[in-house]
Amino acid sequence: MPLDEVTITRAILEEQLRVILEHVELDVAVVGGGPSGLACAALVSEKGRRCAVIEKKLSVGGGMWGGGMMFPRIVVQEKARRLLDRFGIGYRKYADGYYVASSVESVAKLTAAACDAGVEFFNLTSVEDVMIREDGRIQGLVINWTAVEMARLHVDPLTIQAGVTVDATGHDAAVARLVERKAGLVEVKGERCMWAERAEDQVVHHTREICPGLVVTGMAANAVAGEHRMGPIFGGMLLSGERAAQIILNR
Ligand code: 48H
Repeated sequence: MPLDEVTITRAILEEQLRVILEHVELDVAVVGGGPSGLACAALVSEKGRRCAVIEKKLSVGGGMWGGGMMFPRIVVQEKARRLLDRFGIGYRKYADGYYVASSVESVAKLTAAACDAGVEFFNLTSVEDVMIREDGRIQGLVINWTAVEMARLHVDPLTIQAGVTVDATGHDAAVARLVERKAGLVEVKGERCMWAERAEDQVVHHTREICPGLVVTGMAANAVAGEHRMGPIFGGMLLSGERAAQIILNR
């Protein structure tokens, strides 16, 4: 059968419009497709929650791609090794309690797990605002094409309703900062200097619902709490994503 461009164009437009319409109301909106967001999305979606990842860049994976200073390897500690196994990520033991994995494989396997669990991805889409009602609950997100933001065009956004929003935007803590600036409901203390051991321990502790309807995970959790950074060790990101999923599933 001959291929025709009109059919190819119609296929893309109709299919993506169908997907968007199916996801304007979500159980869980994960903002940011780094390791913590991908892990959280995979685990909540696997339990039947309608979940989408909204990622401002072209590709998901966040800071994981770059490994340590662009050497595409990540370190994971003993405590989080079971999550490497859980997501089928290969690794080698480097020393007692230290495992090394490929950052490319890690992003690929986390993304595949999320896809298999039914997560939908909206890439090249930035969260630029939130919706908050009288009860102080975050009801959803205001989104726009990243290209609109980059070109500084005056184009009004659209919205997504969500039962729970997850701020997985990494160092930026972008959603928490919006809620701080626009509603004063949370305080973002800002991240502190590098201290791997403490930061890795604390990132799970700081993963929580910071105001009704908004859970923070990953580096954003440490940024909100005024906690340290950890460098290219990623066990805490996976454990934090898992913790965020548990918090959501227990609500
Ligand atoms: C849509 C957005 C928006 C927005 C940002 O940075 P990430 O990889 O986040 P985590 O927390 O899962 O992982 C952190 C880790 O990668 C890291 O940086 C570590 C361990 N650093 C330690 C250290 O010492 O430096 O991913 C966040 C994602 C990115 O892909 C952003 O593009 C995206 O969120 N994002 N998406 N709307 N407003 N803001």
